[in-house]
Amino acid sequence: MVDAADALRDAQSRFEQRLTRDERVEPKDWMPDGYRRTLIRQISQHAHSEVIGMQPEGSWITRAPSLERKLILLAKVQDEGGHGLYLYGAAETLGASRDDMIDALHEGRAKYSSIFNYPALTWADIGAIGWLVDSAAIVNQIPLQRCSYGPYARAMVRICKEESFHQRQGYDIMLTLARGTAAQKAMAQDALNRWWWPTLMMFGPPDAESDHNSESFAWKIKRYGNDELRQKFIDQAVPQAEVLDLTIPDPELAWDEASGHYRIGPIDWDEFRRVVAGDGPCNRQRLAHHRRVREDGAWVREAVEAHADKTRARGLRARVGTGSR
Ligand code: FAQ
Repeated sequence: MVDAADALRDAQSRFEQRLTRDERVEPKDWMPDGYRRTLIRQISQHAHSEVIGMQPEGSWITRAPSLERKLILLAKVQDEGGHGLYLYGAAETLGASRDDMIDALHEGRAKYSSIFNYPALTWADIGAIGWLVDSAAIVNQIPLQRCSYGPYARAMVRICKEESFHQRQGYDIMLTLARGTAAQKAMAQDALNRWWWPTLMMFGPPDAESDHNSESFAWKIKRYGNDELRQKFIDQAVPQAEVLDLTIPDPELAWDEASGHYRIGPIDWDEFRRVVAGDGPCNRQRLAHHRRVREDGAWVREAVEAHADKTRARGLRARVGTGSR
């Protein structure tokens, strides 16, 4: 007879073999509690980021400079909401409930990306967000397509495709402004100045200070460290800024022949820690807005649930032959 300890050892060994063979872990497979917790933490934070990330851009929908720009921005902001939904769905496959995840966000137990605590002050910020923030999101998320957890990895495939359209729309806005009047070009430069450093912080703390790197590597959730991905982004963005004829706001930025990478000046990690701790320019506003919208939308969720209950009850009555008219 196989006792509980043997069964657990077998399950653990099957899980490890699956990771070694680079096979996906699926919702019904046994997984260690820590693996499940790490995924719920990361995926729910990712979902919150997508949804909170709708706010800075959403504030420009009514002020977009043309009908075409308005339509494109509307589509992008809707996509971000959709990404949040896929990701909440992926976290739910791990046993997390949507309400608990949202409560954790509202109570400060769950985070969302630091980047969305900065304001979008001008139309050029919409360009900078699309160009820089979406580029950073893509660089970070492409390896997540190979994350060991199936539902997260599959959600990433679709999300990355949509993010690449988002990146292009942002770069196109920057290109239009940078090739426009002197005032427009100055607006683009100002947006780059404000979004550059916060974008570099999106990748998370330096590897030496990352709490989760080692476990996440072992579990094949993360494939690369925060610093490596940050560097990849920098190496891509610098030539793109050159095409725009804009200046990266870093006097120490320099090409390093020996390493084949750009070197940058120091990142202000105190600012990162302040923003993550809740003291960025827009943290309070972002969370207050999210709470308000959730309360305003409560009647919609109640109506959807009531409708689902009615439909279920009707189906049940039909099956037992007491169908209502
Ligand atoms: N902001 O040990 P690590 C987007 C926290 S989506 C806030 O290195 P990990 C789309 C971290 O949670 C952008 N907190 O952590 C879009 C941990 O705290 P915890 C979001 C951060 O998880 C575009 C602590 O620091 N993308 O932009 C940040 O191994 C335009 C220690 O850090 C994702 O979420 C930060 N920047 O690595 C939408 C991608 N960085 O949880 C609208 C998925 C770190 O113990 C418009 N996530 N922290 O309390 C990941 O890849 C990882 O979670 C990292 C962090 C790389 C972000």
